[in-house]
Amino acid sequence: MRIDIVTIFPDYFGPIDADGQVGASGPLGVSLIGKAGARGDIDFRVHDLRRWTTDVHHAVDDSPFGGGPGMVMKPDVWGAALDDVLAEAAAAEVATTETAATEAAATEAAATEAAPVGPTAAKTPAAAKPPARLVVPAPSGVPFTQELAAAYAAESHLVFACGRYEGIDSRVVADARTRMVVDEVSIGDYVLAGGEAAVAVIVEAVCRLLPGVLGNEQSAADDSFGGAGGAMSGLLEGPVYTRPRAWRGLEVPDVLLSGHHQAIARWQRDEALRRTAANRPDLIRRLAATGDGLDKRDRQVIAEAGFPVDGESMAL
Ligand code: JAH
Repeated sequence: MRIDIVTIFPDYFGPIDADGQVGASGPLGVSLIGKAGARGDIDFRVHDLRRWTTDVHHAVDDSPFGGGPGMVMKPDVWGAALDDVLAEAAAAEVATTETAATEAAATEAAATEAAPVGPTAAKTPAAAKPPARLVVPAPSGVPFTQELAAAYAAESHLVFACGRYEGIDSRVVADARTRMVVDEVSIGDYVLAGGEAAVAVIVEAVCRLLPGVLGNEQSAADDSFGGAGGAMSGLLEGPVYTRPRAWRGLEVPDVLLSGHHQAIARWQRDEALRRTAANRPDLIRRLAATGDGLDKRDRQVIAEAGFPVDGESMAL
């Protein structure tokens, strides 16, 4: 997967070299995502938006039409930046595809007779690549969810546009939508100083779903929101414990030490339901409203958690 990030603060993402590649620190350089980047499984490119300014002051913002506080990011700078980043990524893709085709042709030729050399070796034209998906973090965007993270993990190329100030001139997204899928996304109901922190969040949620990135492939499916739509789908994770069995007078629940796998699974689901009812009543209502997969015991646990349940439907 290729991930391009355009920002006026490239340093936010770690040390960036002349090609926009990230170093071994910062949110893209450490942990499992950092290793995936170092292996080349994810190609991170971070671009300084000011590279596309044309005036002496390298201005990326201007005052808003209609008045009001703050500044708005200029459409001409963003338009040029997105055009060039998409073109650079497409050129890099053609180069790698042709290298792969040349190597494949050489391998095949070597298997039969003498390997041809030069341009004749690359016969296969570069396959038409699906266009990149553009992601623009904004407080006014659609909610970023585990479902959207999974959709992004299935893409081959994501481009993130980090706004600052009061945001980006709306025509940038309108124009980009004429040639690619564009998502304005919100990671929660609060206002940041810019899109960079949201991009770090989204990139982490997406990259941990990529094959080979997490290590333990089970963990991604089992955690809160149950990405794979498994037994815990739509519920928050319950509590977890490790050694020692007793710590500061607090015991690990006996059932977890019982070896009764069915009883353990039921207890864990009960705890997940209780925690979800306490912290996220909206998720309980969604489960109840969507016909659900809630069994009789689930309904009992939810009722005990203070939700009025009347057999078929649940009161709001
Ligand atoms: C703030 C550009 N949903 C969180 C979020 C995402 C982006 C921004 N704020 C909050 C933001 C200023 C400029 C983007």
